Amino acid sequence: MKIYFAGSIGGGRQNVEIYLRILEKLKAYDTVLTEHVGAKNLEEFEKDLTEKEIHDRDMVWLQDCDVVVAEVTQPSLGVGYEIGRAITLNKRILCLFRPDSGKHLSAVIAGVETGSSSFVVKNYKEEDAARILSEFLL
Ligand code: 6IA
Repeated sequence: MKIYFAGSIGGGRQNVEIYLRILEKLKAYDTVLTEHVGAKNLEEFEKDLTEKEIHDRDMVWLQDCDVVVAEVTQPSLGVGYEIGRAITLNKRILCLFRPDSGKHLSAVIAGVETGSSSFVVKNYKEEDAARILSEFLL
């Protein structure tokens, strides 16, 4: 199983520690294509890539993945874009949102209705993350 993890980068990095802990859990299941989303030194990591190269590489990974897990608490244009593209690609998608952040989840994400279990939005607390991931991934 290939997992595409999405989390805010340009939208703000204040949840990077949470992304890291989710990534650790995801890696215990199988291959994570986008570990860099949890990298604290992302600028160094990707400094030789153009924006087009980043976009095109991410879209290849998105097509290649089996499931998308998106941490959507910190609003991010890129994460919203990835979710929209992933829906079109018929990927299974889990969106994780922490209500105790005081943020509001966009209605166009909270309101997605696919009529199947392939698109799941979960309000969560960090202590529930392991259980929610296992319910979605196993
Ligand atoms: O709009 P955002 O930047 O918050 O969008 C974040 C999402 O877009 C993530 O889930 C990533 O998959 C993707 N993304 C955005 N920027 C990058 C990036 N480098 N590298 C890989 N994926 C990205 C940004 C480079 C910059 C820090 C110098």
